[in-house]
Amino acid sequence: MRADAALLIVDPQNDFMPGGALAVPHGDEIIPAINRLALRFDKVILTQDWHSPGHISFASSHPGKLPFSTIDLPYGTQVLWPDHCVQGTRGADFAERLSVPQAQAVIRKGFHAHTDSYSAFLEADRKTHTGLAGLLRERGVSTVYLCGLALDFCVAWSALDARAAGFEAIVIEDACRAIDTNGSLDQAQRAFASAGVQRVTSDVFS
Ligand code: VGL
Ligand code: ZN
Repeated sequence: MRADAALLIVDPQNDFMPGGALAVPHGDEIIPAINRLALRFDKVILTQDWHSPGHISFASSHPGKLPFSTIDLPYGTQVLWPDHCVQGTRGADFAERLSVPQAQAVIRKGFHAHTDSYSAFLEADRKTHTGLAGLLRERGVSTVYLCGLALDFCVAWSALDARAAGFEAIVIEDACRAIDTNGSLDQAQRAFASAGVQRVTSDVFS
């Protein structure tokens, strides 16, 4: 791929694989496709969900609350999740079959105890930047292709924030899988349309 394009591989981690703490249905199926896709790009960046123990996004941190329910936090509504991607655990490691040794950076996110971050660019407080926009700009990137997990959460928020930061954003849909809870997938697809996030399939690379 041209030097002004980057592939952002979102959260390809054990806890999002079948059997993981927050398994995304069929999440493992996309790993071979991601490995192949990554060979087409000069610039490959990974994201890694990386929560502190007892993170505010965990249902277990809110007595009486169940996973997949919501609470209101100072920054807005937060979906509560099973404990997942805890810093330094095997669940937070990249999936075993992921093979992208050429990746040039790993952006960790969600490490602030009181703030979640689905987006690779901007935390859920919508104020705290991860530094990814600056990194991409300084490396001459203007177009961000996205793949990974989950399409309706971390991929979606990252794609929308890429657009908001002035990048072209293109989601490679067959190299993503969704959680699809409470209409989240429909909502993401509507948001892509209104924000100008493009959707392609990986055959455009073959
Ligand atoms: C994600 C929910 C919670 C994701 C991360 O990677 O899409 N979803 N943490
Ligand atoms: Zn998370």
